[in-house]
Amino acid sequence: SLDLLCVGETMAVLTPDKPESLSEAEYCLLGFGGAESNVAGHLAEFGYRVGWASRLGTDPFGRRILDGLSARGVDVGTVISDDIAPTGVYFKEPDLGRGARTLYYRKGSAASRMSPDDAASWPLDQTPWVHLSGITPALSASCSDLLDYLLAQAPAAGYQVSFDVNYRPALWGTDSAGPRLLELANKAAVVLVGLDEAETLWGCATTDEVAALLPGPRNLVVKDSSTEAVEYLRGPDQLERKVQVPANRVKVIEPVGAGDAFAAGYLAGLLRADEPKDRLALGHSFAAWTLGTRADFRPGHGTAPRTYETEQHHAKVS
Ligand code: KDG
Repeated sequence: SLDLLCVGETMAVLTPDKPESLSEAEYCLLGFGGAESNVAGHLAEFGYRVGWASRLGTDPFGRRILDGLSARGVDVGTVISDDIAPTGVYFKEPDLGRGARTLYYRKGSAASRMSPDDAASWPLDQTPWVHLSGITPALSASCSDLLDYLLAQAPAAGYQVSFDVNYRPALWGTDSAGPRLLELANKAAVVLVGLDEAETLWGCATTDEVAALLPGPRNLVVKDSSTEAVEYLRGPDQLERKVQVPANRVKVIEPVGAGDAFAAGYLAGLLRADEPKDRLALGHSFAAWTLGTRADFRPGHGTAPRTYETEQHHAKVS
């Protein structure tokens, strides 16, 4: 059995080896990344039993992702090899003053062919948690159906859903993403969202406005980028408690993957029933490591247990 199952697309990633534009770079580093499997990798390294469910092409990129995630300790036993469509690919355009950009080559990818039928082979009734993100519903109609299916099955199968909103503007506009992501997030038990995302999607200016739009989740975490993370806890008595923990001060080398690391740290704490301020602090410390590197996660890592520096946080509880 697993502690948690993460579901989503993972792609090969190409990044220029120097801070140069893709229009000029001569050499690129080849790796792989995907929001949900990044979360899976962090949690597996932390010691949880984590699975990742998806589809990959029967190509060298698919092989690389399977081997790479296995090496990080992630169970990939249910991943479907799709011999019709290829593994998706994306490129990272470095931040040269106009912001970093991701360029996707993922339309029609193997993972975009996931559907509710795929879930029949997943160990959903032996998994207490399923982690999803708002990237998946943007990939295809069948992927969007899969998210509805996984949210609808949760009570009967006995798992809880955590959902990272993860709005990706390159995949869909706010007209379609705004209402759809709000609908999905309101059905999940745990939701993570950036205040910047909530502003783009729903016009929210404060974390309290986000909380008012999202009464559904029992645990709602709103991340105010570099400043703080706020968790809204709703009890059976409908009373809301709010816990705020400031972010660590770090020098940001590259932000891609920091949200996934935060989600993993937060979930690592939640799964072992840490106090809210402690799980938010663990989220910040996982994120701080990722912010200081170009990689979405630590490469060449598999056997040695990883240590996370924790700082003293003074949580504001109201
Ligand atoms: O969170 C990091 C992800 O954005 C990256 O790994 C690629 O999954 C990805 C996506 O769809 O944007």
